[in-house]
Amino acid sequence: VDLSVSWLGVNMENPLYNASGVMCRSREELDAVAASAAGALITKSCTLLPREGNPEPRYAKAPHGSINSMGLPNAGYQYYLDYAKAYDHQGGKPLFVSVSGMSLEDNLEMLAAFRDADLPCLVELNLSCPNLPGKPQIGYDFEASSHVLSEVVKVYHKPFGVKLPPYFDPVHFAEMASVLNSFPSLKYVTCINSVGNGLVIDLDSESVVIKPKGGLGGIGGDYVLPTALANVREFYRLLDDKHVIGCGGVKSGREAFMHILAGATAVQVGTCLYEEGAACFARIRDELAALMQQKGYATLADFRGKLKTM
Ligand code: RRO
Repeated sequence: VDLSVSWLGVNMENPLYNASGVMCRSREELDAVAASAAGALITKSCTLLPREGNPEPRYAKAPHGSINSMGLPNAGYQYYLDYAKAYDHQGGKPLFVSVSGMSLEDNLEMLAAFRDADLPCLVELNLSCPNLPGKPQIGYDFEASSHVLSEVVKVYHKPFGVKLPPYFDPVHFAEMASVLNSFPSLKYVTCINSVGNGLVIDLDSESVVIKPKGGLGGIGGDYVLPTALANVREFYRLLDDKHVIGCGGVKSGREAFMHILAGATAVQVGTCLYEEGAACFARIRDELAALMQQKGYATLADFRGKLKTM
């Protein structure tokens, strides 16, 4: 079977890559994803200046996934810009860059720098970090999202994408889709970021499991799969001529298949990558290939978006 996918000029050998935030803060981590069986790689969301992030512990494994309140620790955009400038775009797998400024002005300054560098990598603008104390997720404010995007497209003219928070109401899917559809150069959305501000409790110690925000953090893993699939499906249906990248609850070929069936062009792996390491990509890739073979599908396009309804 053929697992390859080509979209927006990006050619991937298989549809799998890391969710931004996991195994992508340092050159060494990015190189490890690049050396794995992943079909692409994306950098940690960056800010104008380097950030330490929230106090530790700030990530914990949970019974059915993970919780994190990292607080945007990153080496500063210049570090990832330098990585992208030195990257072998010809010989290597596709490189994506995630941008998550602390303000609109910061986002515009970083995007102008990536624009001027004129590199063959796609930006994923993060509108959905749930872990900055006192800062709401932009994606939950439709007017603010519209304003940010209208300013972004004034300085950044290349195709780009956004990382969205999960939505839970059909009215919200429709409202956000209508905002996104008014920006033609917005060519893809990644659904979903972690389900924000959940609380994992350890019964034995009667305690929270992470330090920031009284224990609240973004939830990933099995907990979020149905929410992720709903978001992929609804944005796939509602967006005009845009790709949807699936993220949430992928730990085997089965969930990767489900995301693609719901409409995903490619699929990111977060919690499972954090827990298993970069070897997960070869395993999930091989499981997806075996599942397609068993079902009689030769390419991803044979079943992408073809979810049956009743
Ligand atoms: O760094 C984080 O705390 C973080 C970010 Br920016 C994000 O977008 N999603 C997440 O779960 N954690």
